Amino acid sequence: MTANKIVTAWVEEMRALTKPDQVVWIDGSEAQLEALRKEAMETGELHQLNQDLLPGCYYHRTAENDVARVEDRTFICTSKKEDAGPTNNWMAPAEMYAKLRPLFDGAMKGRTMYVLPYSMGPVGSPFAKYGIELTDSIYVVMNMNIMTRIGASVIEAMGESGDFVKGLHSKAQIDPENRYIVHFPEDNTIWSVNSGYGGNVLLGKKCFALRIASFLGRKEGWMAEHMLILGVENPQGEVKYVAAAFPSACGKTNLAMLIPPEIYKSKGYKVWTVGDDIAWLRVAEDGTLRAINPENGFFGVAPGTNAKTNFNALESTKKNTIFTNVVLNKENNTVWWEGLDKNPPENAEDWKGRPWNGKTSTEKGAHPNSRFTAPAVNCPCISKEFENPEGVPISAIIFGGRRAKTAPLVYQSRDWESGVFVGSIMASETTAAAAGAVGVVRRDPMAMLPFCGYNMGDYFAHWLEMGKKIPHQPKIFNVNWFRTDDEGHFIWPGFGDNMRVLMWILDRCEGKADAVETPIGYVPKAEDINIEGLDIDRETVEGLLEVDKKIWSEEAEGITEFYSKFDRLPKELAHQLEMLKERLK
Ligand code: GTP
Ligand code: SPV
Ligand code: MN
Repeated sequence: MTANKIVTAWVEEMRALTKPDQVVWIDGSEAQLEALRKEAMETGELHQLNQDLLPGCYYHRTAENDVARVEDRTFICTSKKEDAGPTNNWMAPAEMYAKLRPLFDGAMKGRTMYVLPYSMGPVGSPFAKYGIELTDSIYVVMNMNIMTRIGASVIEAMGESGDFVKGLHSKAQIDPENRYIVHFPEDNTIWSVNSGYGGNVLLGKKCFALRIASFLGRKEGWMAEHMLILGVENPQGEVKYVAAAFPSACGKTNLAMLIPPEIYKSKGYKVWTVGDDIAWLRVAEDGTLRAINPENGFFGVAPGTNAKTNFNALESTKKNTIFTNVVLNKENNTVWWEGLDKNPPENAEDWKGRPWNGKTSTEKGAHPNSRFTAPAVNCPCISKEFENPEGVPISAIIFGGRRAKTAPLVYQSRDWESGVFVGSIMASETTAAAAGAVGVVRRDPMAMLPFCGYNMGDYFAHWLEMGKKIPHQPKIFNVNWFRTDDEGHFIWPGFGDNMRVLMWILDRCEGKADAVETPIGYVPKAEDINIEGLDIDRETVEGLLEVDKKIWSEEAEGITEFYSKFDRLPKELAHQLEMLKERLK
């Protein structure tokens, strides 16, 4: 399929290592994809769902031990340990290659190796970057077809160039003891073995578009971030864009597709989705920071998605979608998950494939990290700028996480530098998106802790450096939809009503809203958060905006401890922390 000698030599080298029975190049044609779906249905890798109700939709289960990203088995292999930094697992590249080669040796015997060329970003965009993933999984090919742009057009755009990310993936034996997700940023290479789950194996996503891309971004002067991108259109038809970084399973897909509450909808406000997980940002000629979404689909959390919480996401899953680890409804061959509706199927199979009755079972039917893979074109509110090769200008950057008490509903940083500080001190309760304990508070700077492909101290410095290069800097905010009351219930209604907070944020960007200064930054006056039509009162909003000096003094200690891990912490951030402590006295 290509005359590119660098590509063919590398494919040959990997073929010799993994020893598949055959090698198939994916050209992206519908005929080829359809033949692969048929093959996957025969082996049970994919199950075809009811084609009248869910046309083009398929169902897949992963192994029970393989349902989330594995952060303790994810490595950044730079030649020097310091370049991976204190927050990444590291091993010397030669040592890691030597460790992994035996795991890949003959791993594809009896299988087919698919050669999958893909583009992150619209093919030909100045933002776009290309990759090739070699994989022995049809499920991976089908997911990458939804999540990225694949096939012959990418090979053509690559031409003779050796500038592409070399991805090698084998399911091997799905052996959790030998599962490794490894990045060699200096070689533009990713090796992933013994997993078949999303973020571990769809190498365009977290591995390339965040870990490798963040490394490239630092070298080349741009940024790769774990951010959604959305546009808010006002009644005059002007659209302002924001980018928001929340940790995994903390509300990016939901915010990206929100439906404005009636008070805004009736006035003509609209929200448009550009991306729900990843943003690549560059300083544009006009002095703005512009963002593209390098992906082409949504790999979204299924549980909790319903017509009320996220109508647009649900609509996106009605055709050409792959469902992973949800409930299979045997009654009508469709899917279900916790939080979809109050009518769970009685004749069903759970995510493990066991008979499951939603009316009587005490166990959950869908895995908490079960997912849908849906094409972006299906989304009713997809932005008309989605394919814009130049991206959209960002007015505000928003950080956020799950904090039961500490962080107020929203606050604004004083300036870019204090905004970088706000991002760097982010913390959030862990979720089912990664293997390990759930609900434990951990520091997750810029929601990038599991995704930064280099030393996080250098990453903070890169953020500070970028700020100096942006003539029209976005304003930086922090939000928290997850404050709870004494019974542990969320106080803020969240979801579509988060628009009420976005409106204050955009008004601040235009200098139209007031604020109150606190030790951590500026919070709204309670009356400036519109609560018309909600059943919470002004005092509740005041409570949500409260900054408790005692809790924040403890927080400052936690930050001090976290910062002490970094020997490359920029002095600006150490200074920001000192100033925070001063203001808390
Ligand atoms: P990744 O795909 O893992 O990066 O996750 P994400 O950040 O896109 O999270 P997503 O929007 O899928 O939300 C994850 C969970 O948080 C779902 O169960 C949602 O129902 C819940 N959630 C999202 N937004 C809100 C909110 O505003 N309030 C509350 N209480 N829950 C929310
Ligand atoms: C996340 O965990 O942040 C996800 C899902 O978006 S995964 O692709 O598995 O990384
Ligand atoms: Mn994510």
